[in-house]
Amino acid sequence: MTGPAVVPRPLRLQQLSDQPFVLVAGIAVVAPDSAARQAAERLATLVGGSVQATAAPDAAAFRLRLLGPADDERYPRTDPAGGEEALPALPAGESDSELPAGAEAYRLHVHGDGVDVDARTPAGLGHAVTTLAQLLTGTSGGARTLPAVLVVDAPRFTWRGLSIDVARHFVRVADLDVVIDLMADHKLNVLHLHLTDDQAWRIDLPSRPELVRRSSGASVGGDPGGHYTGEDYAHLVAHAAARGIVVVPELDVPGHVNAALHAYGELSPSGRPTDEYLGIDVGFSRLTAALPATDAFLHDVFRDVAAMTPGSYVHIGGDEVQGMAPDEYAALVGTAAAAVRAAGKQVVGWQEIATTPLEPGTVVQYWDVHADPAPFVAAGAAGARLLLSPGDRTYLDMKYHPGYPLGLEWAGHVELRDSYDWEPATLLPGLPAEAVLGVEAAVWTETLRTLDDLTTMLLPRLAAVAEVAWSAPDRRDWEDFRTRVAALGARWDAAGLSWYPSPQVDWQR
Ligand code: TNX
Repeated sequence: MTGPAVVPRPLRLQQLSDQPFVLVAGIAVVAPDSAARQAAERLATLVGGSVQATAAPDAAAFRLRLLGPADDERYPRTDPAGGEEALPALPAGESDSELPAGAEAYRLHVHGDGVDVDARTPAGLGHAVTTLAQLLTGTSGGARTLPAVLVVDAPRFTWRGLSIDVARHFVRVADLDVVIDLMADHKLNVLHLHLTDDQAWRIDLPSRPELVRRSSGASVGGDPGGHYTGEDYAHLVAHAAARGIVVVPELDVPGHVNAALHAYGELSPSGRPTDEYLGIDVGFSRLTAALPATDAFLHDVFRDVAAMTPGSYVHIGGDEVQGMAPDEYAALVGTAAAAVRAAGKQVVGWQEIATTPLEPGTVVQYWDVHADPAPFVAAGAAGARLLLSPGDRTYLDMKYHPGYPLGLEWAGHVELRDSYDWEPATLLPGLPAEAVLGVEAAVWTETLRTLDDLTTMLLPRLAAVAEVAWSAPDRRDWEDFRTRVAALGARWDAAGLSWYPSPQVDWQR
């Protein structure tokens, strides 16, 4: 293999010499800015160092600098006109060493005297630490080293997500923490939680206590259930935020609502609660626009979840409602979207909402590759933003191959290369490239009962989707990726994670 294996592949990674930087025990991790503290702590844990506010002169150290937004006068500019001091010992004539544009950009310079890390935001510093974790070689017994490199990096897309269905099978908080850490390892920045479905309602909302009281006790097939309290949810939001990840909650309406109809009979035309449903059919349940209770329900639940969510997006679902007249569907989607906007949040919905009138900026999440793409292309041209989750590429609940014990296969079989070898800008012909907001993997849990099941479906495909979302198109190459990803297997083993050893890769284990 040539050079260090960083996934997703950075914008630029330049080997500066053959002399690695050798770590010493207790090495200083210098972070003058308190906002850099979190990244510094993570780095210190990684390298066995100690966080300090100032550097002892001449001692080898990691030096973390927060340069602030490019337009912030408090911080040195990174463009030459801003007069930022030059980094030491850059290759002569190096012109591409500047910090790239964007809040998440970072620059990492490993040289004889230590490691300099620059970014504009804590999230950028966090990405640099993640890259350092992958560059670090050697065991804790022997000397640990970092190759002398210059990494200059920034993401292609601002939305790099993972959607997790915690409704079909409940995912415990501790297990979600593991998944969040995995996301950070792949520089993903959006955790989309599919919190409600026919089978269960997994988040306690103050205005509607019966939702979790009556509809969260089980999972598909009668497996154990559960729900998140307000405190649980706050913990998840904080755990994610500490890793630069924002939580986007989804309450799926106006279909996929049997759990709500089971908790509140007034939401059904009969006035009676529906039966609990623990199968895996879709499309059969629905809200009813003409019922007086429906509007109040939508306003209550979206107001509550928005109030618990510091991030700026709330997902209203909108998928797979069978047998509802288009007008009624549009009215219900419109009510949910209005409730989200009234709470000061931006609206995300599955691709079906593109058939309704949308406010500009609404995020439309593409998923079903069998559908006619015309409405999504039209929505994008009219000001909607497209989030790409094509089922045959990014649905990580699809089986790897026929007969694979876990997962479904309605969108096909998705091997590692399928998740890797596709191009977001040309996926939907006719869609303006600027309309693509980002890429999101999704894992539905009809057949996934444990954390091991979940990570076996995520790994290694999550690494592939993450690189599609992060790396510039001219930096992406399957042969190159399969060589780099081979090194990650040993890390997953060391972390005790279950994963699928795809035969498409010569794993180093
Ligand atoms: C489609 S993706 C669904 C989910 C299922 C999933 C299984 C989407 C918006 N709806 O309800 O869980 O397929 O792969």
